[in-house]
Amino acid sequence: MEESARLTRPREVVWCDGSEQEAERITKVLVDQGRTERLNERTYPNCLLHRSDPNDVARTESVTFICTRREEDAGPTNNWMEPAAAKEKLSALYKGAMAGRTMYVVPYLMGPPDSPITRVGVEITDSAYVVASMRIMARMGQVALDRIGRSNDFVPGLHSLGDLHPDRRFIMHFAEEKLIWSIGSGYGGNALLGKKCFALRIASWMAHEQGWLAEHMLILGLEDPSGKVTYMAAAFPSACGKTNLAMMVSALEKNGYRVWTVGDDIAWMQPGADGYLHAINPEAGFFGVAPGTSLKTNGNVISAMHSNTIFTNTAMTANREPWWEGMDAEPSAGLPVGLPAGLVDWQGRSGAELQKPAAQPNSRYTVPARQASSISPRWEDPGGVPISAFIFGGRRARLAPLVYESFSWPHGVFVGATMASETTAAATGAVGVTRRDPMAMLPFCGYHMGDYFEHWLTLGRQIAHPPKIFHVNWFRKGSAGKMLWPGFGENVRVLKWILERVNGTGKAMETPIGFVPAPDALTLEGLNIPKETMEELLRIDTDDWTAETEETGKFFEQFGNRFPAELHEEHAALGRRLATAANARK
Ligand code: GTP
Ligand code: SPV
Ligand code: MN
Repeated sequence: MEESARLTRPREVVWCDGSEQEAERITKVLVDQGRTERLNERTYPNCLLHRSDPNDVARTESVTFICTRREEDAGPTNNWMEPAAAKEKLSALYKGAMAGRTMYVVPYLMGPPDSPITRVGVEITDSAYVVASMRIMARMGQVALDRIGRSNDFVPGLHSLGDLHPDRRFIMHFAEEKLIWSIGSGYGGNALLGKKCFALRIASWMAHEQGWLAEHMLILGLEDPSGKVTYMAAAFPSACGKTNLAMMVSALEKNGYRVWTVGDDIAWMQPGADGYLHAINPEAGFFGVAPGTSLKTNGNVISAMHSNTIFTNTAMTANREPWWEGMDAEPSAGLPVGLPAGLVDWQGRSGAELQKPAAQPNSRYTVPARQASSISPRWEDPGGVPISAFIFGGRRARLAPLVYESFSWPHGVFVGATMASETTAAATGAVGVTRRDPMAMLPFCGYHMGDYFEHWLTLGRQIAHPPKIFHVNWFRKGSAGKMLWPGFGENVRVLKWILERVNGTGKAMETPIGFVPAPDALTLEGLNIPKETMEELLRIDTDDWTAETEETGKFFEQFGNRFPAELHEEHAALGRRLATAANARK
């Protein structure tokens, strides 16, 4: 703290204790700064609307670096900078950066207070918005100081808004030192250092060293009619449906199937004495995508966000309530029914000045997890929850069927390693471009991805009950360009089949890429989907898959000799199965 203060020269230093009085003080500071307003005190008590700088609205992967001593340890998928050069560059930017500002010292826990899987971080920041957000997203203040005690076992992070100029924005990870330096952005994963920087990039490095997993995964429990809850973890890239799946209102609730939320974005998993991987949610809140969130798509989060919630870059109604595109629309319609009268857009413009979309596409809500009615009774279980299934998925307008199951752990790792998805507004850059995103970790793996795949393979061999591995795609489109699957609460039908496969009862057909549900194996009662649409949703096109397999081969080349031979074998085996299927068809 002293070292940081000498460098950044703040007007004052405030140690955060996590108390209610402190929260009230921070809110006053935010409101005085002029970018934050209190929302309707009657319908949204203790809720804030924050407007970020218009050029600072999403994670910026191009200025995110892994600073290892040797470049090859960061691997071909990360930006790399030599640690001393990175420190020199950022020291110059940090110099006097907090002049006239308050420096907050924020101790925080990632994980439940009494879990052995939990780790501690301390973020130093000059942003009151970051403090208010960390208070929701992590267990912050005295509880973390108590755990640190006199030890130095915590991950330090230094964050400054700097001048918010994109040319002077950097997010640096000194993986070997387990240190984070971030400057020039106040938004999301760039600034809330406990989230992507610590809980994924630094933690994935620690997990590789120590034999566990830190993954970009939601954690849910699926309750069956007998009352038994089976836990699953799912990795989808940013803005591809983790929060919605983790919090879904099940379409099969009257049949006895219900979804319990453990986490919506990150899972830390360690092998347990029972031979299962045990997962905790290191976070304490949800930082969720606002557009598209409605009573129909995610009723649980809509009810949860009516108090103690920060909305960032959403629009606001004349009644001082938050608003965004899709809030009152039908889930599949996408476009708003119409704009409410007197709406103020995400930059505070109204009337003739108002711009569309009125809510920034990556606008978000920050809500305490405990406020969700779907929160699992075991979400703070110090031992974590045992995971029976991993689910990979992404946005694929073509190719990937609604669901399939891998043949084995190594094949499942191959399925994760070959994941691809169309890009979204969660990161700056083009939207809708298909990119490879292994395990949804492309922007978040803190080390060489070849080593990461090897780590997955090794871990699977070490545990008696590795999760079964599945792949889903809620986003397949028909020839008319319309999505074929209704998604959201209906996705429980797919979870039910996954549960049945885990229990050994689900019926399946073998295809070259894995097992897909047999006709009639999915419970579709109450859904009006034509038979041909279901066939299209589950169809495996051998030609498309052969082309895809060539693409994945090229993608793998960059990992060189750190790429596991076992995955090369999986790749070749898939090629052979596809060739056999193509010949049989001829
Ligand atoms: P991050 O917080 O960025 O990691 O995103 P996430 O993976 O949690 O994604 P989220 O659940 O917030 O969903 C992002 C967007 O996808 C929202 O606009 C949702 O409405 C939409 N979405 C989520 N699930 C489905 C689905 O099953 N079908 C369709 N069509 N859209 C979905
Ligand atoms: C993501 O982009 O995957 C997020 C949002 O969860 S952020 O915290 O900004 O990384
Ligand atoms: Mn995420």
